[in-house]
Amino acid sequence: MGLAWDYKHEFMSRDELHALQSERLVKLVDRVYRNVPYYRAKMQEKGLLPGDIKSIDDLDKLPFTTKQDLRETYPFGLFAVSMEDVVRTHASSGTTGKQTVVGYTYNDIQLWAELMARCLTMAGATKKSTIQVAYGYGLFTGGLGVHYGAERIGANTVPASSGNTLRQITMLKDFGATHLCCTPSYALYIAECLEEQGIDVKDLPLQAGIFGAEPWTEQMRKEIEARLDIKAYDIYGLSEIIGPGVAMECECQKGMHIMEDHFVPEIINPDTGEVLPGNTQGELVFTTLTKEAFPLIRYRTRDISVLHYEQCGCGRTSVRMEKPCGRSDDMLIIRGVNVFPSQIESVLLEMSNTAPHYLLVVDRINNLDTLEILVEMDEKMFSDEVKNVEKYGEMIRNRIESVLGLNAKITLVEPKTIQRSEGKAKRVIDKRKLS
Ligand code: DLL
Repeated sequence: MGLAWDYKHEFMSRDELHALQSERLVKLVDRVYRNVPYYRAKMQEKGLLPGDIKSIDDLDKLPFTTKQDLRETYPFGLFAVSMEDVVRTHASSGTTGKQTVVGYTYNDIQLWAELMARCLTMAGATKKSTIQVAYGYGLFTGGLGVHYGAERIGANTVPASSGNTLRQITMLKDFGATHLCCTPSYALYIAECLEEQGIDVKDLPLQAGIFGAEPWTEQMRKEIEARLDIKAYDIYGLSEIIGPGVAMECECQKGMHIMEDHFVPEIINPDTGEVLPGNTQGELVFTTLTKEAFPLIRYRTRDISVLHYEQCGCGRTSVRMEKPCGRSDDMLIIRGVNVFPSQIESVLLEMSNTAPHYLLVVDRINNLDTLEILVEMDEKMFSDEVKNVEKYGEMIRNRIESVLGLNAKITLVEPKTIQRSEGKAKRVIDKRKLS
């Protein structure tokens, strides 16, 4: 058994967990029925009374909550407490429409800190660690969410926020961070800047990174681990559920442990809403059992993942979710082929000579979808003869075609010409949506 923050809850038997979840769900349903008119109406529409929910096995009787419900109740309509009891508001901008506004009571903030303390401990952090938090601070939940967890474990917390990369590097060196928290794309950018500054990462005390907030592949993990000489952990969360700290990888790195004593996951068929068994891909749905200000029942995340219920080598009993390969609304449909940007990333990073920086440009020309993939060459490839570069572009094209069945135009671009990201990377320009 490795290091853990909350042995009691992280290692409780599945039977104990079932009992705890059931008790909490019954209370939750009663609370939202009384305090949130929107939920009361939704339950009444289904002919449901709080007493109909007797255990966690009744979860699938409850209605789903969608992003559309959040829009309709913007900004505070789903809050289950009086505004006097709300001590913090965060929001996520999303790609379309209104912001999603989420609120926290004092107890919610304490819970969040506890869960983040679990996560950071899973990545080997202790009170002796120095944790540089390079997620953005502000309405985005990344910065403050990680910050409170880092303080909870008693680590020296450096609230760097994102951006100003040269200053990040000075802080890494001078304050001696052992743990770096940021998006994986920003971690890569930091690695690149360290190389440019001629700093040998082996001279830094950095041991691990806690990277999330956007999809990233196993290939990207290897790249970051090699370039920063650290172990890179995946962390998952979303503002609606609490922020970072919904799920986190342990040292086995075989999926992320969901904090199931507080958030109950389900996988559903996104088209029919049918609940699917473990080991099956589908849309991730969460019910928050204990959150006070902004509880959510069966919230459809639109993230595509798989749940694994077999026990993990670390001894934790909680279910693990696979790295989400993307969101259902990020899935590109190009001439009928469904593809997630992360699948293209996997293919690109399996090839040598390309840097892990790419941009997908989708368009519709003469009623036909087109996909152009801009990929950066590494310095070695860039200095090679033109005919070799052309050959290499052709190799990538063939590989994308054979693995994904997609015909794409490959444009190899000079090193360092694709814009770097300090937060969530923008990997797709879909011109079809612009016109
Ligand atoms: O991104 C919270 C967070 C902050 C998570 C810091 C981890 C670290 P939102 O801005 O609301 O919240 O975006 C949530 O980001 O529904 C996923 O689509 C995506 N996402 C988050 N973590 C991961 C991950 C924060 N590890 C949305 N892998 C989610 C893939 C992720 N996608």
